[in-house]
Amino acid sequence: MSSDICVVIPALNASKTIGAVIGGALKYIPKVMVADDGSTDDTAAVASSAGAEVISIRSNKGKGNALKTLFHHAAACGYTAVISMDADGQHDPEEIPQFLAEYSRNPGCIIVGSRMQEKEKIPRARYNSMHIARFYVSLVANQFIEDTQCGYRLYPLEIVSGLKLVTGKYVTETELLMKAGDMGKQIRFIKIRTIYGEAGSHFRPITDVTLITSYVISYVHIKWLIEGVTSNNPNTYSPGNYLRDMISRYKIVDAFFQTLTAFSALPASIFYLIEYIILPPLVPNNFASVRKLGCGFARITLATQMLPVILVIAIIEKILGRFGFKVNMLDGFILKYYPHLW
Ligand SMILES: Nc1nc2c(ncn2[C@@H]2O[C@H](COP(=O)(O)OP(=O)(O)OP(=O)(O)O)[C@@H](O)[C@H]2O)c(=O)[nH]1
Ligand SMILES: [Mg+2]
Repeated sequence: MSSDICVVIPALNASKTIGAVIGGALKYIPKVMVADDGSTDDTAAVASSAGAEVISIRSNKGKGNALKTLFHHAAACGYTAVISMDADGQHDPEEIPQFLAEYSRNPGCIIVGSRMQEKEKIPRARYNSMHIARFYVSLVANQFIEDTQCGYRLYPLEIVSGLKLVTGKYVTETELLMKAGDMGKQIRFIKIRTIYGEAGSHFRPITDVTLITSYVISYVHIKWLIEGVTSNNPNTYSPGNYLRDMISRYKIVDAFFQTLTAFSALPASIFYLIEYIILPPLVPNNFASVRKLGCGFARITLATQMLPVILVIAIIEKILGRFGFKVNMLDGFILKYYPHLW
């Protein structure tokens, strides 16, 4: 049993499933902490009687805030790493030893569970959005992360406490990977089971995907703004005076910036392509993170130009579906334009 690692579980109305998750985790890790976020069922009581320490957040503030609270508490209690798991039974505690084994082989790395190899078990629209997300999140993180949206992870707390996390809800886990990778930290992944069971989801496909997407786009903007005019600078994030975090200080400014960057993503990606082509005599090895990939910037610009096309194809598929024509143009299109470049 590992005594410097604890399990952390953000939970909202998960009384039916959380007991088994905690029981399973306690087989491998002696300490489990749960952040109950204003659940209206007896999640807190079930978690407590299953053997977890429960932190009660009175009114609901979202998964990201619960995770940040848990990271903080675990660090204050002297733990050096945490394994985060969902409360709804989608993460099998029997896989904890795999995280521990990977961590002992690679101490100091974040380890992320990946469900991407069991495509057929993931709802199609979710899989496609995960595939596109990983293309951009991996670009920002300067390394390939197979599943950027999985909450089953092992985090060394030294990395987490070195980041300034400014987002909330479901965006925080994506922000964390982008910033850690963009700071030069290594992120590894292990294959885990893909479980989509009976337990319902709090994830709102349109709202939460939009929130994640607009934060990622706004982050990419700043990263490339910096990389475009600096040499040999693949790691643009540093906590403290980071430009993107300064914008996040004011909610209204941040919302405006995210909207602006989302709507200007297509021309901006062409602007960055031009910078990539013409600036090297003045700024050698600008866009160092992209140059290292060896795929050229045009590939990335093309991917960005294709984002609205995806929306159009999805709408066409939906309309055809209504008339009884089952077509699937989207999967192949996404595979083609958002490839594994690493
Ligand atoms: N503390 C807290 N936990 C939350 C909140 N929203 C979700 N969670 C927990 O976060 C985990 C993942 O939430 P889900 O809604 O299942 O999201 P998901 O697993 O990404 O999405 P699905 O694949 O559709 O299930 C679960 O353990 C939830 O109980 C919240 O507002 N506060
Ligand atoms: Mg879930």
